[in-house]
Amino acid sequence: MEVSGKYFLVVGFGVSGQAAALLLASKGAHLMVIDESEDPSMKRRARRKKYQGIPMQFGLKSAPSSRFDAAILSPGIDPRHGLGFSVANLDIPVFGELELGSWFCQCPMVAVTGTNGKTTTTELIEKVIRANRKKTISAGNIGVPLAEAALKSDKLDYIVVEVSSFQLETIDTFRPKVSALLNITPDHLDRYSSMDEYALAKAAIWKNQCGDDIAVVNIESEKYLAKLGCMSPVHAIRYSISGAPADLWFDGERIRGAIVEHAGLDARLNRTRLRGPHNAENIMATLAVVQALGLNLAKAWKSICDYQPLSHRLQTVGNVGGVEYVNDSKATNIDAMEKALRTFDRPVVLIAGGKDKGFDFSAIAPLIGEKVKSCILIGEMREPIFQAWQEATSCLFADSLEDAVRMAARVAISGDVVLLSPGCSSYDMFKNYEERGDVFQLAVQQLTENPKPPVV
Ligand code: UMA
Repeated sequence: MEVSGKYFLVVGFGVSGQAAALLLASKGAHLMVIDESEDPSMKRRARRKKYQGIPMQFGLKSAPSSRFDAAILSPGIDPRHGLGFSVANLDIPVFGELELGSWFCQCPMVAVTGTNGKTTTTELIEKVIRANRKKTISAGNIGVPLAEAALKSDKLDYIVVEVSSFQLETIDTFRPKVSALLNITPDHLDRYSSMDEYALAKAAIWKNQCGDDIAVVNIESEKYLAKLGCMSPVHAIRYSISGAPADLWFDGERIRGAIVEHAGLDARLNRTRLRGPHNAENIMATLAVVQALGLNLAKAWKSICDYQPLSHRLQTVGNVGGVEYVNDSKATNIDAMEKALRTFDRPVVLIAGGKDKGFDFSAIAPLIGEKVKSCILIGEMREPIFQAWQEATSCLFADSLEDAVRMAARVAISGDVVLLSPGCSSYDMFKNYEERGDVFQLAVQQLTENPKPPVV
């Protein structure tokens, strides 16, 4: 869409809205920014020089009455409710910030979606492209909005975009050269009315792929979407964690399949710093993208082996009195929690709970019974989780994460793992999952001074 001279309504003034506003202004569009919040720090941000001359209205519960040519929606704003609903009901096209960014992207995009593993896979893909001496950056849900990254795209060979279901809801022409659709397991059920609705939002990554574009796909996700009548429109490279016939599969120890065998790679998971079968999935998706882009596999594998896992994902943050403390704060849904639990073959003291996302925790109770000797529950979801797990293991309540760590330290004995893998988002008690992970790490550091502290 030609934006110069057009009048845009930018909805939301978080990082996406800020990037969208600056991009539109730089391309000669007229615009107004609105946001439901009246947060003083946001208002201070709005006064920065770079936003001068851009009209903004805060504290709005519905769309303004002025006439606009189109609206640009931030991903966190649900078009089914509140301000988002009011904007969706204006008689104008509504695009997401991702869609806007894609209009100005001058290099091919590799897009990664899925419930868990998106960020790790996006980073791995960025690394393997760089290892092949091509210029790239990662953008999207990983943190840098595509509307910002697109401005640098004329100097790049590829942009690797992490894409959420929220962002995919509002695309129109967004077309990645290579898409990677990872696992689809329950998440964001506070926004979607069913798992099928959520899965179909993810499948929109294929919407505009055509010609010689390529779809990298987890075979389980492909089967699920096929049942919903949805198939990739382009050549697919398939990978499988369960050993099902696919271009790449994992035998429990190494990644197999024609792609790695032709290159003579000994792709054993334990040669990397990534642990757990779910990371084998992330690596398979990455190797499939390497194949799709025609890059050198041996160089890619070396960079995968050198890759240092991100913080807050099964990250060991301390060893106190023979107990390993593991920060998996990024586990914001049940599937991620399950993957974390399956990584350990030692007794686990689990710290779980947080903000409600519409999950039913009873389905995971058998695994909790098998792996968890005791769990400490925190946050808004502690009571519903207790109801679901009370027969499976012993459950204790903590009022803060610091208390939860102290309680876990009293319960754990040498050889156990204390695992923070909340299975919920963090917004009831923290700014984000990073802050939750940092608080956990700090509390663990304090244990080194006093390994069996009293709980206050
Ligand atoms: N707002 C409203 N009304 C609402 C909701 C929000 O006015 O109903 C306003 C808020 O007051 C705030 C702004 O909208 O000022 C926030 O917009 P946003 O929620 O879209 O957040 P951004 O700061 O723009 O960040 C978004 C993504 N956030 C979400 O999708 C919730 C970031 O992903 C992403 O990194 C960033 O764009 C850049 O692309 C975060 C995330 O949690 C990490 N993603 C979810 C996930 O990974 O599970 C999908």
